[in-house]
Amino acid sequence: MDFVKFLEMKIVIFLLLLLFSCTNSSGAGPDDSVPDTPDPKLFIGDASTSEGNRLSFEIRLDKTWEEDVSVDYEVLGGTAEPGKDFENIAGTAVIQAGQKETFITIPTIDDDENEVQEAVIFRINNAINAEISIASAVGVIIDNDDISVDNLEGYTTSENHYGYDLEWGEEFENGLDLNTFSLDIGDGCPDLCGWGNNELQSYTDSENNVFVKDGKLVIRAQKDPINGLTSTRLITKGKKEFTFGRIDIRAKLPEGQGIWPALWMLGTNIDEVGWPNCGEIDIMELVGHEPQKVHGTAHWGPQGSNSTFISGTQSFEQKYSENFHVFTLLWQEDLLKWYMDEQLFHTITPANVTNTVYPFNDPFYLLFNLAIGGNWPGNPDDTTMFPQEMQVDYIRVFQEK
Ligand SMILES: [Ca+2]
Ligand SMILES: [Ca+2]
Ligand SMILES: [Ca+2]
Ligand SMILES: [Ca+2]
Repeated sequence: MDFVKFLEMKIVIFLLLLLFSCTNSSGAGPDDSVPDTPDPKLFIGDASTSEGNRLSFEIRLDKTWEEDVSVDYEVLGGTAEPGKDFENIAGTAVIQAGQKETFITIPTIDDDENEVQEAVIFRINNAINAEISIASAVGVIIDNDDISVDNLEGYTTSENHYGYDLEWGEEFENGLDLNTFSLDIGDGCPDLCGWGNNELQSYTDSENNVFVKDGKLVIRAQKDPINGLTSTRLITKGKKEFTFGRIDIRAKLPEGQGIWPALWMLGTNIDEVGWPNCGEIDIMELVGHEPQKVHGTAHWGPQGSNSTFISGTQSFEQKYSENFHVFTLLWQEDLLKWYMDEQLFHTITPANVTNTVYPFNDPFYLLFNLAIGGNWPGNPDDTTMFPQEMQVDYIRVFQEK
């Protein structure tokens, strides 16, 4: 065999080997060489509307498809009640061949009842010609009713709310429960003299300053020649701590220069991370020289110049000392909403918290106190009448089922 023939033979063997290996590596059969185009994916979007209008849920595909896509839908009560807050209809949605989306609209019901924000759950299942990627969405219903306060009874909220369980409640029918509340005593010294705000009062556990009467907790600010300025501060630290829910506190507030009642919360990790890193949620504060205005505030961020707070206020035609009102915090993951008599007046989300971690998705405890003097209200003067009382009729903490 001459060299040229040897070379030709090697080339032929090489080509044969190449052909063989290509045929072999192409797999088991012709079906696999042209993979199936996967079905389109289905998504649904959240919706929001004011009471009486329709919630419009978008059902969309990630691409157009050559066949009709259909999917069953249903709408369930979350914290909104079927038949009362919305019409709980179900059916089948169809996205026509060549189209990318359709909308299902759910009527909400316009009642006369004053309510906080409520939500429905919109769900899809049993898709044909598509694969479900997002199966459930939330529809938020915003109330449109005004406050009506009974001038004799004040405002009150329902003992139960659809979609929630009562996690714990205190109606103050049986005295002050020390399994729930502890008392902070003194003037805050030496660690936090004046309780961090140059307040003047000394907190006591005396029956002159704190007692339960006629189903109400009373915290009374006193001024007398022997004890000076005294009041009370109750906390639930280590006893009642919780994360998320609807918190209703019904209270009647004091008034006058230098009087500062507060219903508020602190993060349970305060001893590890300090204030305001732990987060502070002021459900209600009032400074007594502005007796027709309440404030809701969140504080966060590292101590010092980078600490941050944002407040909202709710004014009322009467003084808050004239009647009972209900202060509600709607607290969800990444959402805080403040209501006075179920009227929204303040909202905080992580979008507000830009300089540090968002501390409001962790457990908190409650504080009720009535301060006298301090940086914010200033000190009492000759116009301030003592004693002054904050009365709390109930606190109810509800959590979503
Ligand atoms: Ca409702
Ligand atoms: Ca209405
Ligand atoms: Ca309503
Ligand atoms: Ca009560």
